[in-house]
Amino acid sequence: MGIIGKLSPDKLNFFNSQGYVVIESFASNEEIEAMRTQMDHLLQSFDLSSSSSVFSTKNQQKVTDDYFYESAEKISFFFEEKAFGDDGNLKQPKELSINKVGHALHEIDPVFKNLSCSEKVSDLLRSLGYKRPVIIQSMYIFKQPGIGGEVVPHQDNSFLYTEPTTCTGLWLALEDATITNGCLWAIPGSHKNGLVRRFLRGEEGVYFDRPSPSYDQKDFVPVEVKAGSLVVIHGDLIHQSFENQSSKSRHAYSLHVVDTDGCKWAQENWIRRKVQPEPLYVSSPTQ
Ligand SMILES: O=C(O)CCC(=O)C(=O)O
Repeated sequence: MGIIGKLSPDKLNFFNSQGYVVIESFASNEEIEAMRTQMDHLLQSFDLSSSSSVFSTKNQQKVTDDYFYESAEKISFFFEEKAFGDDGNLKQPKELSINKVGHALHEIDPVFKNLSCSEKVSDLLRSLGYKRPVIIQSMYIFKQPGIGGEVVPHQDNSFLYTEPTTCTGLWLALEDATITNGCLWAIPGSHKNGLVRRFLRGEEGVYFDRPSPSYDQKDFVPVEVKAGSLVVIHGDLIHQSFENQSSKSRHAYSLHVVDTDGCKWAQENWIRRKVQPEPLYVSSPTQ
């Protein structure tokens, strides 16, 4: 198991210089199948009348509501912006209308917890230097065929800020992710330029503390991966994904991890936990 999760010196060098690295075959076919089947069950039992919350990275300030805030400690369902017709009804079945499910699958659902709290995830985090890592959010992202929305260029540290910054994204492909169905794109090395802006939660809701810089699309490279591959993403890496205009979905399960040793969770983050999350492990001083 340790061999799967622990980053080799080559992989670590790649991560440090590029800001991301791909670990192929991180999850087995059985693990992928288990998570996909479990998500089918969760979708079947999702009551359409319980939410019509939309997730959009283009209109994030507008769509953030109490349902979103409370999702930090729940399994909550967010629709695609383009899921609804002019009459307000879904244009396709609910299973094909959801943008993502979040943000505490890793804590609440036994199947997702199994992978999230596995030895290989802990081994990986140890090799990245984490001392007392906490998974602060999880998301099942669908990138639905035809309507899967774009994710605009961003850095994960903007949303999950600690002082000093410690966020890493672990993005697991549950289906092959290609240029056609909306794979990740990243600006290699952009993590070295520091954090550009923060996403803050204030009295009036959420907002960015400054506008986004404009990025040259020529600087992005596609990160096409096979199902089962894990993309490890530095918290300062500029990354994005485009709309999925193809007929194939692009499911992924993503975890965001922060350290709780020697750093402080920012009170202005959108996540304000009522119950503090448990660390995955605590390193002994000799580790
Ligand atoms: O799945 C995607 O398309 C984007 C995910 C992402 O950017 C993130 O989790 O930070």
